[in-house]
Amino acid sequence: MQDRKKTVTNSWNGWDPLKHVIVGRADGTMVQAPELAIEQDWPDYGFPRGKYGHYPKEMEEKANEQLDNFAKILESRGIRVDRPTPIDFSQTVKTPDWNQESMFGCMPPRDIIFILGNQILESTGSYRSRWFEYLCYRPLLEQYFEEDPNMRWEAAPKPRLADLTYKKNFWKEWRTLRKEEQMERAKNRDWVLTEVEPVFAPADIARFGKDLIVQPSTVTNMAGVDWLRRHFSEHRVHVMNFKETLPVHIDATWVPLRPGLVLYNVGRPFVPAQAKLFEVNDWEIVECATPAHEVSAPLSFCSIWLAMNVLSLDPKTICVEAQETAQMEQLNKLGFEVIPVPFWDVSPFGGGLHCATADVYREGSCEDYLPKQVKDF
Ligand code: ABU
Repeated sequence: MQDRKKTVTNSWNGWDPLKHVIVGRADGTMVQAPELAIEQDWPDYGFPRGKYGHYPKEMEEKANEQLDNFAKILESRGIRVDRPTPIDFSQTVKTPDWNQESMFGCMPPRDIIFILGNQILESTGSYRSRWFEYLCYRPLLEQYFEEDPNMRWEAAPKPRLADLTYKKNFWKEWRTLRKEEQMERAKNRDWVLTEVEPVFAPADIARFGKDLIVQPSTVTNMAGVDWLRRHFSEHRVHVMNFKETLPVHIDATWVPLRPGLVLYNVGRPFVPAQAKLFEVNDWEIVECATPAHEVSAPLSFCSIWLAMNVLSLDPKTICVEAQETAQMEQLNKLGFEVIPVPFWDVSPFGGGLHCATADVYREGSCEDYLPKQVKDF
């Protein structure tokens, strides 16, 4: 294991050799109380719209078993693994603007923590239930700050998430729309968030060294993209949209695998003009394999496309969910050593192998992998 006194914060992309990572925990996760950003509705599993509470204990235990096993696999490969500190997610939280009757959990660090180079950026996202989730990572960030004199500890402006951050009655209206109408709305990025303040989810950002690809989504607004562009002014921030009604996070949609190779989600086609940047730089854009599951796991707000929510350990080695045999086979053929990791039981807690991690240290530096730029993109 890496010497704890020698924490190095350095991570520029999704594929350089991984040396230190945070892996989330499922402890105490809640089906969160309804809020303007999101309403869960799982009548078949005891949580019809409006009802909230802890995920069933046996689900939590199974998820934690798989998370612990994943942590062990990474450690057996010489990677340092740190874990967040869960807090009581059943408590009501409030700010001067609102009350939220429950929090959520701390399984997916990728939703809260964005790491670029030596910078660790805390973000809030758009859910009131997740407004205080950063506290679960504070013990680690304090430790990294003490151990690594070069670590830059940053936080994006905390969004107020007052009522004006959301479109009134969005979800109620959305449910009445036909699929084509929903698609039309999505094309216009007409989702639940307004533009009164910057809001973004780190998991909507794909890192390619000098270039960052950001997906505006139901949890990332254009003001958020603008904030990222100004904050990471040494980088080139590009916006990509995909054909999807309710996008949440880019990491099961447009996934960098190694320099020159990106995996795309065949169920969420990209806009051809937006892929030009990759084409002119001779990147191969490969279509993902068919996922193993036809429907998401019970109480999961993620999609079956978690099949492509992989974690690269280096440009030749990649962790894939163990049931995703077609995805494993495809990556094998593309020249990767594939490490199967059982993780399906974690998916209800907020995602797959990529979501469940935040890579603190990957060997390597900031490179320009897309030197030929495309005008106005
Ligand atoms: N955070 C990844 C979730 C994306 C998806 O469900 O497709």
